[in-house]
This record gives sequence, structure tokens and C-alpha cells, in this order.
Amino acid sequence: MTSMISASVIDADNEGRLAALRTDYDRLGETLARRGIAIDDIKRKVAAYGVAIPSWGVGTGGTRFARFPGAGEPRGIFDKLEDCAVIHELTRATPTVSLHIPWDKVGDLSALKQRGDDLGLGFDAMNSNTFQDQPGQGRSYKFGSLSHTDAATRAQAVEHNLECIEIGKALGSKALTVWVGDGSNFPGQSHFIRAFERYLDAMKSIYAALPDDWRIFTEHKMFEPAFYSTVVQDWGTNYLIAQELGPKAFCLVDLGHHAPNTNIEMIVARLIQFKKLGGFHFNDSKYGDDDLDTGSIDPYRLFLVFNELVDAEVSGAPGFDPAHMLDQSHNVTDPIESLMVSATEVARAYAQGLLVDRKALGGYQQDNDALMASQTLKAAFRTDVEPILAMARLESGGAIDPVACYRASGYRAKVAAERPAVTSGGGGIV
Ligand SMILES: [Mn+2]
Repeated sequence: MTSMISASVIDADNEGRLAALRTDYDRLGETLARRGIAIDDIKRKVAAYGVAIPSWGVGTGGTRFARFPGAGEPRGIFDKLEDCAVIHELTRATPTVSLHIPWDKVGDLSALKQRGDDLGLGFDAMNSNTFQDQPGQGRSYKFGSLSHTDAATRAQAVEHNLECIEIGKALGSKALTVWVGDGSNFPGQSHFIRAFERYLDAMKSIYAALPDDWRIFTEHKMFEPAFYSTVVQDWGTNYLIAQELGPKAFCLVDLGHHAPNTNIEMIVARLIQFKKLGGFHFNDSKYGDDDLDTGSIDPYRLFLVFNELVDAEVSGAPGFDPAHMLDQSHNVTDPIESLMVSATEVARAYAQGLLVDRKALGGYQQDNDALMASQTLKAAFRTDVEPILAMARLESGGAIDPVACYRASGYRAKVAAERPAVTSGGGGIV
């Protein structure tokens, strides 16, 4: 195993924080014990929790107006893996990486797999890319990919997805995530029904090539890059796709891909109930698909999503096994810091979800006691679970304060000296 941050750096940073953490953890343990909750049980579950890092997240994203590259940006997938390893070593919450093809394409897949093993990182869902044209590609995706009016363009997009599956098989991935930018910018430009029929036909070809132990996730998005209609626009269409394709097909919920104020936690509950929740792209937004850091705008909404997930977990909902991934674009922060904070925010929402008194909540729901039902959720959300998160990190070999430890390590300055600036690192908003 290779470590990007030496254990001595982590130990040194933890040392000065240890006594305060023990005090805070014990005090919280007493508080939770009065509520009938064993803090060590929560800590164990949090320690076992993991969320995948998107390989494209460790580069600076940007907007359609500009991109302001940071120092020491990764030059390719091997650099990206090292940055992802830093995030996992300090947070102990991100054991896997989700790749994007062709951004992360390499000639030697066994070397990539080996490097992942060296760094203690596994490979989560593969992501295909038919929303932009690649060098040397025969057909353009300007007017769509899997739903394109031209059969040869659709075939090219199918072929690319099959290649993603082959790459994923070599890396130990077990899922393919498909998001297409297909849609229209003007009323009348596209025939809604025919376009969706073409998309479903193409997806059936991809589904047929899926190994038995793989899943395929389709990701809906209401707008952008198409600004009038999108072929896979919402969870309803996404559910229809999963139904049409079969038992290995599931819906992926990207928190940013909905209209403002959409009740996302209710969408999550519906997909759980009908066994089609595939997973998440966690991020946050104020206006649209802003791809802001998870939990930075509306942490209560994130908690409410996790409230549904924990409810399914503790009730043993059949077939419930969603993939958890981050999907953010970092424009003004160090991506490693943002991803560490976001992984922590997701784990925080999970811990808070575990604190909900579900027996009491069920009683208040049965009795139509709206106020106390709401207060039961708020009691869990208001609990400061930071000592649980920090103790779980510490006992797994991570940092009590990941951002402080990362800054103390000097990692960014070190890679800035090693990695010459590049014009494109394959970052972006997806
Ligand atoms: Mn996404």
C-alpha cells in the first residue's frame, strides 16, 4: 500500500485535537444514551459508510463562461487517483472512485487497476460520455446521441457504452451510469415520442451487453445542455426506462437535476418502494444544476433524503442497495478540500438519519400529530454528530480535522511543483 499522506503527518495533527475529541464524544454519548441510543453503534455504522469520488471532481470545473485552473491540477487519471487517495486517507469515507470515459481512458488497464490497489481504492460505477464530441470520432453528438435521428450516430453512442463496460470489467467495476445531454432547444425541433423510442432501443442494446452481476443506472436531468426539452427529463421518465430495460436497470438521482424546491426525498421514497433506486450523485444547488458542495446550501434536504434511506435500511427494504457518489464542480475552492468536506457532509446526514426515533415518528404519523412528527426529525437533525464522525475517522486511521491536516501536509504545494499546468484536465459539469 502506498500512502499519499504519511501517518506521521496525520498523527501529529490529531495529537493536539485528541483530548477535546474524547471529551466531546463522551458528552455526546451521555446525551444520546438518555435518548436510548448507543453512540458506539452509530459510530460503527458511520465508519462502515462510503461514498464514491468522481474522478472529474478533483480537477477545477468551471462554468460555460470561464475556468480558472488551480495549482497542481491532475494531468490524467493516475494523478486523479492520487488526489482521491488523499481524500480517502484523511476522511476514511471515500474508498472508491467513479471513472469517466474517455476522460480517464488509458492504454494499460492492468496498470490502472494495480495503481488503484496500491492506493487502496476500488472502482465504482463507470460513466459514459456521449454529450461531447471526442477527437477522431466519426459522428457528432451535436443533435443527440442515443436518441439521435441518425442510426449510425446512435450505433456509435451504443458502441462507446459497450467499451465503458469492457473497461469497467477490467477494473472491477459493477455498474454503468448513463447520462445523455439529448434533447431539444426549440418547440417542434424533436418529436418527443420518436426520440424516446430511439433512446429506449439504443439503451436495450447496451443493457443486453451488461454482465449478469452489473447494474445500469440512468440519470435524469430536467434541462441543460438542451434548454427546451430533455429526453430523460425527470424521475418519471427515468422510472419508465428502468421498467422497460429490466431487473438490472435502476434510476440514479442527481440532487442538482431537478427544478428548485422539488421534493427530492419523496422521489427517493417512491423509487425505494418500487425497487428502482439505483443511487445518487450528491451535490447541492441554489438555482439549478449548480453542482455546489454537498450540504452547502440546504443540509436539511440532504438529511431528509438520508432519513428515507435509513428508513429503508432499518426496515430491510427488499433489493435496497443504492450506490452513493458525489458529483460536484469546484470553481473557487481546492477540489480536494471540497470533496473531503462533502464526503463528511454525506456521512453527517447518514449519522443524523440514524438518530431519528423511528418508533416515536411512526406513532406521531399514526396519530396525525404533525408538530411532534416534525420535531422528531428536527431533534435528530439538530444533534451535532461531529464527534461521532471525527472518532470514526480517527479509529480508521484518518484525520480528526481532514481540512486542517491536509493544509498542514503541504500536499497541494508539493503537487503544484510536480505537475505543470495543463489547459484541460477533463473537468466539467455532468
Ligand atoms: Mn450527475
